[in-house]
Order: sequence, then C-alpha cells, then structure tokens
Amino acid sequence: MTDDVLNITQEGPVALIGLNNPPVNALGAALRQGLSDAIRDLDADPSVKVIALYGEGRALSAGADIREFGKPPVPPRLPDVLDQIEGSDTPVVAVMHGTTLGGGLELALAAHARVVLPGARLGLPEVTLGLLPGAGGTQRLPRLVPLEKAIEIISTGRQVPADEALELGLADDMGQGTPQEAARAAAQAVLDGSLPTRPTGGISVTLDRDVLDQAISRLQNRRPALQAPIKAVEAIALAEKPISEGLPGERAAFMDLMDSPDRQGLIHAFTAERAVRHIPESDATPRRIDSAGVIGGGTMGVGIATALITAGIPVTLIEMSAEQADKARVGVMKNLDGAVKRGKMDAAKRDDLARGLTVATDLASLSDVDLVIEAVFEDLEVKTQIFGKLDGICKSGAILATNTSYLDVNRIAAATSRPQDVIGLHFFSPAHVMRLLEVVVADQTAADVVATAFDLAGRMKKVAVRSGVCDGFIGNRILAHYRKVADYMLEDGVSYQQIDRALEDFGFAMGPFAVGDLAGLDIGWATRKRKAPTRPATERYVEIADRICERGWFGRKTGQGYYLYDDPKARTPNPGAQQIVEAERQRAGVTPRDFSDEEIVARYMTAMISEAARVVEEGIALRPIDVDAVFLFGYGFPRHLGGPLNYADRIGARDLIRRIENYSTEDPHYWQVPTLLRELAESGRSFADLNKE
Ligand code: 3H9
Repeated sequence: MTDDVLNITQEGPVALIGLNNPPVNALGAALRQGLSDAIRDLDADPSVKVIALYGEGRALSAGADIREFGKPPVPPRLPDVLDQIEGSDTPVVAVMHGTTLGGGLELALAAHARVVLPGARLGLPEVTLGLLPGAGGTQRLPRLVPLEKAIEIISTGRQVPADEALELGLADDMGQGTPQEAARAAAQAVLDGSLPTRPTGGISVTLDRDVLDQAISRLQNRRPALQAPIKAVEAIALAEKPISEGLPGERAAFMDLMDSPDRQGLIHAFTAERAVRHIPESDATPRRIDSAGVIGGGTMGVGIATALITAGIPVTLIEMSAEQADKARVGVMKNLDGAVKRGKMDAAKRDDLARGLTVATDLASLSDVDLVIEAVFEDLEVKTQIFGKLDGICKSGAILATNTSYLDVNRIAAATSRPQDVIGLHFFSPAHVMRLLEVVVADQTAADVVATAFDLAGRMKKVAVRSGVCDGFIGNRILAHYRKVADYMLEDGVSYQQIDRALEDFGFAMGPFAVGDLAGLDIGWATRKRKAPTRPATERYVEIADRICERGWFGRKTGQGYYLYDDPKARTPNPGAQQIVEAERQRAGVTPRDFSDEEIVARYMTAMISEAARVVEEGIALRPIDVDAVFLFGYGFPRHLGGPLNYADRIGARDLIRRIENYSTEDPHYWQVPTLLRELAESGRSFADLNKE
C-alpha cells in the first residue's frame, strides 16, 4: 500500500512502514496523520506480528516540519502519534539512519527497539532552534542513556555517531544494508526473539539531582543565558516521574519556548543559511573547478588555501620568494594540524590533504588552474597589476577572483580583457574556519561564474551570500558605518569597557573595542587613511583610535591596544589608552555624559540597521535575510536575534525612525532616516515581508 507520504508493505507477519516525505522526511501534518492511521490499522490487524519503521531517502526523519512553526497547529500532534506508537500492542522497531534528528529521533525513541545504520547521526537539535524536544525526547532519552549523556545531548544538540549510539544504549543493534533491508532484518530479529522489545516509557530511572542542578547553573552562567537549554534540563528532571506525568510538563515547556523571541530568531538564522542560496544565477551551470591558485601567503591566503585543499581542491599557492612560500606552506600545515587537534580529521587525512598543496614563486605556474583567488595587500594598484598579468597567463575560462574586502571589483575586472570571468570572493579570517563567503558580483560577471562561486562555497561548507559592488560590500560597509557610533559614544563620555560590556550582555561574543584589539587596530587605521580624502567635511571624526595606533598599539599582536594583554586571558583596560580618551575629549571640547547600557545598545543597533536598510534599498543585498546571514556567519551577530534586520522587525520601522530623528538633532549628517525604512513605516510592512516578495 502506498500513501502519499508513506510506503507500507506487508511481508507475512512483518509490516514495513517507509516514511516518504522528501527531502528529509519532515514530520508534517500529512505524515503524522499517515503514521497515526497506519499504526492504528496495523496494530488492529492480527496477521501483523511486528511493525518496522524506516525512512525512504537519506534519513529516517530530520524531525518536525519547521515550516509549520508559528502557524496554527494541525492535528494529530506529534507527541500523540508517538504515544500511540509506544502504546501499540504490536511491537514497533525503528531503523535510524542518515541524520535522524529532533522529532525523527523521538519517533525512534517511542518505538520498542532501535537499530542504527553505520554513518547515521542522531541528535536532538531543538535547543539550537530555541526549543526543547517536545515529543517525548526529554522523557525517553534519559530512560535509555546515562543522565550526563542525556543532558549533554539534549542541551547542546550534538549529533551522536552510530557506534557511540550503540555504546550508549540509544541503539540496541547495528544494522546493515539499505534502510528497508535493515528494517526487514530487525523485524525478523524481533520475531525470533534476538532483538528484545519494550516500551521506553515503561522504564523507570532515578536521576542524580546534583548532576541536574550543576548542569542548570552552568547554563545559567552563560552569556546570554538562552532559555531553551535550561528548560530542557528542567524537563529532563521530570523523567523520574511516570511518563504520563513527565510528558505534559515537557509539552508545557515546549509551548512556552515556541512563543519566545529566541525561537523566532534561531529559526530565522536556520532559514537564512538556506535562503541565501536562492540567487538570480541559480539556473546557470557551474564551471568545473578541479584546481585552484591562491596568490599571497599571508593569513588570508593561507586560510583560503587550507579551505580549498580541505574541500579536495588542489592548490598552487604563490608567494614572492622561496622563503615566504615555505612560510606559507608551514602556515597551511599548522591549520591542518589544528583540525587534527580538534578531532576534525586524523593524521592520515591531514597528510593526504597536504599533498594537495604546491607552493611556487612564479605567477606563470597558474597557467592551467581553473580558479585563481588573489589575496594580496589591500591596494587597488597592486591588485589591478596582478589581474593584468593573470589575464595574460591563465587559460581561457579560468575564473579570476579577488579576496578584496573593500575595493571596487569592477575596476579590478577592467584590468583584464575578460571581465566576465572576474568575481569577488570575500573570505573572512580565519578563512578555513569562518563560514561566511561574500560573493561579489561585478557589472560584467557571467552568471555561470556566480553559480560556480556558490557551488564552490557548498564544497567548502561555507555560507555564500551574493553582494553587489560598493565600498566594503554588505558586511564591511555596514560595519564601517555603525562602528563610528561606538567612537562617538566613547568621545561623548562613556568608557570603552562599558560599551564592550553592554554589547556583550546584549549577545555579541565581543564588544567592538575588544574586537578591534583582536583583529589588529592597524587594519581600521589603514582604511580610515584611505578614506580620509573623500570624507565629507560635515562628518564627525573621532581621532582616539588614530592616536592609539600612532603609539604603535595595534591590540593583541603588540601586547596592548584598548586593553593590556600581558595576561592573554585577562582584559585589563590600558591606562595609556584611557589617557588618550580623556585628552581627545578635552581637545574636542566635549563635556562627558553618562549613557545607560540600554542607550548604548539602542544607538549601536539603530546605526547598524540604518546602513543595512540602505544596503537592501540599493540592491547591494538581494533581500534583508541576506544581510542577516552576513552578520550571523561573518560578524558574530547573536544568533538568537536572527540578524540585524530580523531584530529590526522587533523594534519596528516607526520606532526606529523616531530614534533616528531624535539622535539626528545632535548629528544630522550621521543620523538620517533611510528611504526604505520610511517606506516600510508608511506601508505597514516589515523586513520579513520583503523577504517573501
Ligand atoms: C523538532 O523536531 C521538534 C520536536 O521535538 C517536537 C515537535 C512537537 N523541517 O539543510 P539542507 C529542509 S524541531 C522542514 O539544505 P543538508 C531545508 O530547509 C526540528 N524542512 O540539507 C532544505 O530546504 P530548501 C528538529 C526541513 O543535507 C532541505 O530540507 N530538527 C527540515 O545540508 C534540505 O536541507 C532539526 O533541527 C525540517 N525539520 O542537511 C533538523 N530540515 O532546499 C534541521 C531540513 O527549500 N535540519 N529541511 O532550502 C538540518 O539540520 C539539516 O537540514 C539536515 C540536512 C542535517 C537534516
């Protein structure tokens, strides 16, 4: 029998139910109804002695259908369907394969026995979406695995590999073959008694209160303290009660979280990662990239080369001298060693990948590569010269990419006779770790070159976001704007420690001054000098950072910046920098005033949102969600807020305009209402509405 979303077959006493809801067997309304009907009918059929569940396609199920969240619920509810499975008199066995996650794993937990297939990854990632497992996961998992493990799996969302699942007792046996074959074999094992069955909810456990309390206080001390993991551990504590009492407690906590802003922000972040793949060039066929060249063996070039070889693309890295080339090779090896240390790969894999790297000193070595990524010093003259040379060296059809973070890609493309092959690939440092890749599409970039960049990003497991050409593209352009407001507040009287702390309490991993120290203050200094000739006379300019750089204080790498780094763990304010702040306030004739943390955050976020709105208005970003993705994956934006323009919708266009008009009485040049914000306020629409258009 074939339902739309289920493939049901009966083979003698065995009924096989294959979930068939591509691409990931999400447990939407139709699948829940189908499962409920099938279990009811098969359980009532005396000829059926065992029911085996598996997934058609790549997994048993990736969980509840996220697209249904926030909409009116459609019965039957997943917890009820799973209770029905657990309550079935006919034993039910589940095959866990692929990424069996969330409600998908809860489905397996509600079965009477579980078989796992090699390569499967099992997890309860609900907390990463601001939720907790709401279909019995918090009640059934602790009945099967040790408490510490249940807490860890549920509060982090970690995916458990098949062999560990077996070791922990999450799986009863390791299966083999296709999911359907494994289901058939598991059913047979139930029939012949070699795979025992029992309802998980019937198992009783005693939980160590100290372990639970310690986990809760650890989570509470996190900044910001997300509610979902805390509530999840509190729900686990209910597993000591009979399951009929624990489940309603879990459900109530789940429903509370469903209404929380964290849940909305985290699901927006999940959606953003996928939404950015939709680009006008989607239909173009990507060019083949079997080899690449990287020019420049600095931190950036080394990171890019590491990312490429890790994706299985052999790289020729060009440096100026044999000595520098060797240094670059050592840099790549260090990166690979780091991956081994973090358990991301083993030594054999590292050695294999390292063979993909060649270093050279002559650009002519790039004559045959499919892609070149230039990552040299940020100087238009230097870059255009290199592209002129590449034009004469590279084979026809090779993609010529620049890793510039600000410069005009059209002008770089104009240095070649093939502007259609030129594109910006803006990686973020460290390039082998950071997930964001801004794909900068110049006026003449060919559609298949854009499609290739997105394909390449996929191979490198990066989040590619399409950007138009402007100074700084999406991210650095917005950063250059809102970063100024932190300097304005500093000069106006608030300490940089307070600004950093206020923004960290808001959710950023690090405040802007601490970030500057980490990245190197000389970077912003160079940009300010570059932009000085075009700076409008009406623009307020704070010189504090320049004075600090003039002392040779570039942050962590020189041992001091805004903070002192004698002890790398402590963040002690640098008295020298504090003196500079005082002196600059006096020089600027400012009477210092206090700012509340709330005002700091309001000004900083309003500045960020204003420039982000302009970037969307000008078509530099395709949609507001693209800006959100840039900030989530490249700038450490707090994930639970979903990105600057998702957060903007929480404030609302009208209130944002009110704020800007209020601030503009102090500085009408800086604080201007973006046209798009006015349009939204007048039409009553939100940035979320623009994402749907
Ligand atoms: C839950 O289960 C709550 C329960 O405890 C309680 C309920 C009462 N729903 O990522 P991909 C889509 S909460 C709907 O590109 P991959 C995805 O959007 C849920 N759609 O592939 C994409 O669509 P598009 C807990 C989903 O191979 C397409 O499938 N589960 C869902 O890189 C392909 O996805 C999770 O949090 C879903 N659940 O990765 C798992 N999942 O092509 C979330 C995926 O239109 N999912 N889609 O953009 C994942 O982590 C990854 O998608 C997965 C596959 C690892 C499964």
